[in-house]
Amino acid sequence: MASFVAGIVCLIVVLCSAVPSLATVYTVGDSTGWTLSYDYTTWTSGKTFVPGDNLVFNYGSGHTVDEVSANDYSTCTVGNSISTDSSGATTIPLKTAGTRYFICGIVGHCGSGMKLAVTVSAGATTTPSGTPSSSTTTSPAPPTTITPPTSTGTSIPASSSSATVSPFVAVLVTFVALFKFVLF
Ligand SMILES: [Cu+2]
Repeated sequence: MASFVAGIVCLIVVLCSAVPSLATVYTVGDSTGWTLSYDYTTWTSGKTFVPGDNLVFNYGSGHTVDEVSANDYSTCTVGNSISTDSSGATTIPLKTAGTRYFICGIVGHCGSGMKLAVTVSAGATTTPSGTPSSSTTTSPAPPTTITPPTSTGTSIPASSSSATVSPFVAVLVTFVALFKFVLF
């Protein structure tokens, strides 16, 4: 019974970690912002963009944020932009999967590095939240299987303190788990 409860607790942890986290707001160029002589290809590397995320461009006067076609992006062609903004703080919601292309609309700036291509992934991949060590090996199991987790490496802190947990709490956890199963 104890191992069953432990399995349930583990499953709850997995389910909770599988719940989509809040949308991520990416500040383009981080503290550098949207400016000349910055490698935005490097900035995007290692980042996974998913629908619901937002891009925030921060820049001074003399720059714009133009969304352009892939062709205009590669050739740094200004004047055909899909949308343009020069407010100094432009938020771009990434709503759907696909690649979005942005350049600065001031002539010459795109060629000096102010160009950004962002690929939004379709899959609901788990966005790494700060600590990459916690969720490196966990591939979410189907929610209905109650088989004990095979990866014994991911120890759950609750198991160490389970000896002191009263049976009432264990029963309560089990009921919560069953309730979640009904909901899902
Ligand atoms: Cu510019």
